[in-house]
Amino acid sequence: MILTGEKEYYKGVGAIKYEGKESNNPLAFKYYNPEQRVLGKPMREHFKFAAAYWHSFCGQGGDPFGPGTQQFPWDQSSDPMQRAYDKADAAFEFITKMGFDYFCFHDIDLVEEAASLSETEKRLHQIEEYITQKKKDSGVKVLWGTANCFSNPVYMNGAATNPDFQVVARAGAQIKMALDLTIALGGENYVFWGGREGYMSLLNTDMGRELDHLAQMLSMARDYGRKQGFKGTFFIEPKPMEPMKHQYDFDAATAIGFLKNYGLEKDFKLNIEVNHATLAQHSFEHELSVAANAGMLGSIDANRGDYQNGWDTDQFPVNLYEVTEAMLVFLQAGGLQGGGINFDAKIRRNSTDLEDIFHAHIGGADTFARALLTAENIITNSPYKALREERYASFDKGQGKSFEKGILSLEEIAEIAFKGEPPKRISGKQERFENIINQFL
Ligand code: XUL
Ligand code: CO
Repeated sequence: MILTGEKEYYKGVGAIKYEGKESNNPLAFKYYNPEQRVLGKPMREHFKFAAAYWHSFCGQGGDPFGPGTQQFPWDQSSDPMQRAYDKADAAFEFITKMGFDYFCFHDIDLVEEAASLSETEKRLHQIEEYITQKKKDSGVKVLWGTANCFSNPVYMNGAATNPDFQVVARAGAQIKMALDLTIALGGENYVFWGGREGYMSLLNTDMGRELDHLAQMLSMARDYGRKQGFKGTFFIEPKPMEPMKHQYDFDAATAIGFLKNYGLEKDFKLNIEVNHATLAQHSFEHELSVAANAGMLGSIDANRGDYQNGWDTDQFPVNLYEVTEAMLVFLQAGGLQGGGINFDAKIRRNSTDLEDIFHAHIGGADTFARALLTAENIITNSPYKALREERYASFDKGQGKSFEKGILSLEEIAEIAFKGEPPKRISGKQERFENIINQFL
């Protein structure tokens, strides 16, 4: 048996509990009450909240203009394995204190990459053993794992879509190791986010060939995972740009088209990220709807962008009105298929206290919880559903129903139009719909 660390990193912060909205305790949930049922299911199960290893335990607040500002006590050892163990101790302490059931990770979040692939593999095995023990002791689970095939400069021209086969093979090795690790840690899902899978210029890019290569890599990973007994879902996480000018998994619609084009739609679903949706000029609820309509709403990376900035700021969610719109889609879609809500979000560069990530996650969980409760209330107690259905009532009977069934030809509907009364002017009632959200918040 491995002895895991005894040290407490987040001193002065105990277990975060639900205290209700009257509580003035900044380190308590006001709305997220894990066991409270919403439409028959506890919040804990609706959300499956996860902490993102990279933002909370690795990223130290660096940006393109300056280095990190946050100093982590688990980063002090000169030995990379010891740093990894200490970081795991901090991560599990945090996740357990939050009362979350899950975390998500990239391979090299858990332990730093070594100079060679085989040395990295050794390190991954060691940290796998350590984290297996910590999982056993705490009951914390892995929502999904992934391979970071974007930070290492070897991927500057892409990973699976690199024009050089040697780099593609290296990406394959890394994905294989990350899959092995995810499976060994009981990961429920596996994610592909293609940060460098795209182009900076079409002039030097054979897009068709690169897309074929990407699909080839995904098929190989799927086949390997299934052969190893992985029963979970593979997710694609769409993002339109950053770091590339254009990324191939641009948005939900593009990713669904790609998956169907290459016959991958049975094993893959989508992981929708809020700030990626807005970067693609969509709303979060738009992306959720597109995925849900295709039966592919798998998981969510929760965060928010900034209205003044055009990049991926990965802030924690706070906007109740917007998250309520998303939760309406979420509940009506019947929730997520296999995934959960991963806080792919980071505290600001000048948030330098260790307790700040507690405030951030409490705020995020409370925002989702309050929005979920509001959406439930709207669905059960407001005219919202009936008003929406009413707009389409002409398809519930007669000729409209025949149209939906596909038993009318174009000539026939043209005849209906020629013979019938001219269409009435029917209000879309947008403002009334908008007011319902405000009323129930
Ligand atoms: C980047 C992003 C990633 C993925 C996992 O914008 O969201 O962290 O979630 O690689
Ligand atoms: Co993400």
